[in-house]
Amino acid sequence: MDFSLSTEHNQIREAAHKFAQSEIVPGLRERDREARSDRGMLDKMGAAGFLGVCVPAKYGGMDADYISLGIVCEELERADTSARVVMSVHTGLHTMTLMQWGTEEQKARWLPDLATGKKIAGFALTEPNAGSDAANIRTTAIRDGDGYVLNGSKTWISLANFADQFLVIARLAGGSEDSKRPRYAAFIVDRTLRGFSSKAIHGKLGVRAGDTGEIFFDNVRVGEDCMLGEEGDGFRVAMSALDHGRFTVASGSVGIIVACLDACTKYANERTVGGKPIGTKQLVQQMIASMVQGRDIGRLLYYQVGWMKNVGLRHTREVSLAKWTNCAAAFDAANKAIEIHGAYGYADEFPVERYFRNSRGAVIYEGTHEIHTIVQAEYELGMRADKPLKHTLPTWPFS
Ligand code: COS
Repeated sequence: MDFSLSTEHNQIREAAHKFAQSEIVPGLRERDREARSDRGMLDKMGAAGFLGVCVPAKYGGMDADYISLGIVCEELERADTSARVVMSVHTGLHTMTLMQWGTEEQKARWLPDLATGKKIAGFALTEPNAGSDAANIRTTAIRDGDGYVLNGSKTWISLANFADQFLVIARLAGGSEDSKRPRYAAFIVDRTLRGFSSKAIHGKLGVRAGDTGEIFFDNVRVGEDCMLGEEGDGFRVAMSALDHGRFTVASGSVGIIVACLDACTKYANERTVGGKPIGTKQLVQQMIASMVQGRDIGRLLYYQVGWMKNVGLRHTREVSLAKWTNCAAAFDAANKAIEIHGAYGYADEFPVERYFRNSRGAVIYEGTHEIHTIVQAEYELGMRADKPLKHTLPTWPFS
């Protein structure tokens, strides 16, 4: 067993950290205050190679491994959750699912533009009545000649107003629609298609510098060559996408804990009470120690999942465990960070109130705390077991 990171891992961490400091942090407080997302940041992330970090070089990617993706997510979220969310939906949920399920023709068609950020991509599973109960989706796909016609809407879609294309999960209508077991299909839908529209969601508690919205399909016609997998594979495609998305959320959450530690160690060493830094107080030390615990356990959990992706092991249970554990630890760390800062932690002069608001969302999206709790128990009780997958993510090193 080898726990060491490679020179490349450390270089990628340094590059992502520098990028975050120079391209994300400046103006962030204002963007967050004004709930203004920066489209230009996506171009810069693409130009720096991060959007294609774990995409094979033959498709224009950085050719790095899946642990590197986690490291990039950690460092970007250490600066701001909005940047990590881009990695989650564009790289994790969309690009990697295309790497897993796409035909050679589909990969050659889409991956080069996705790897370089020329095209930005989103993921559309959630609907007003289909959140945790993902199988309850109502968006329909009806076969029509050599394509499908989509109707319905999706909500809480990150990059809804920025993305050029979306991985959309729809219920197959006609024939199988009324059968006891609905069938689903997954499509890559271009936003320029007639009948597609989007609308921003305003008033979010956190991730205010990120774009979130609803998307609508009004008789949107997609070619059959835009379907990932076959008819009936849609739910499996969605669940595999979540294996990748949850990895980015789990690793990003460690970045929030690191950011809390950055802020709190500085503050606790500078702020004095009774002539002594508050860092000398045992109750403050206890909170710092708990953050260290969350950071190190979180890293072990996501490094393990990155390794499992590298070697091609199914990791649905492990990624759920990492997402569940790390999101809770990040929210707890942010809460403690406010406590350490006292009243200063309650306003945006210090960044910790933003960490608190941003970390709350991740406890909900990509599987709520409750869903992951149940999933973990079901595996242990023998009520859930993973079958071999129909299509697997390419192992690393890429051939
Ligand atoms: N990869 C590929 N296929 C998978 C898979 C994965 N990770 N996980 C499940 N599948 C397949 C199963 O093998 C099964 O296939 P068959 O039809 O061949 O048997 C099918 O998908 C259904 O899987 P399962 O029986 O596990 O589905 P459940 O209805 O039990 O799933 C949960 C229930 C709660 C796990 C699921 O609905 C879920 O994850 N909900 C949360 C959704 C979510 O995170 N939404 C947030 C989106 S924000 S981007």
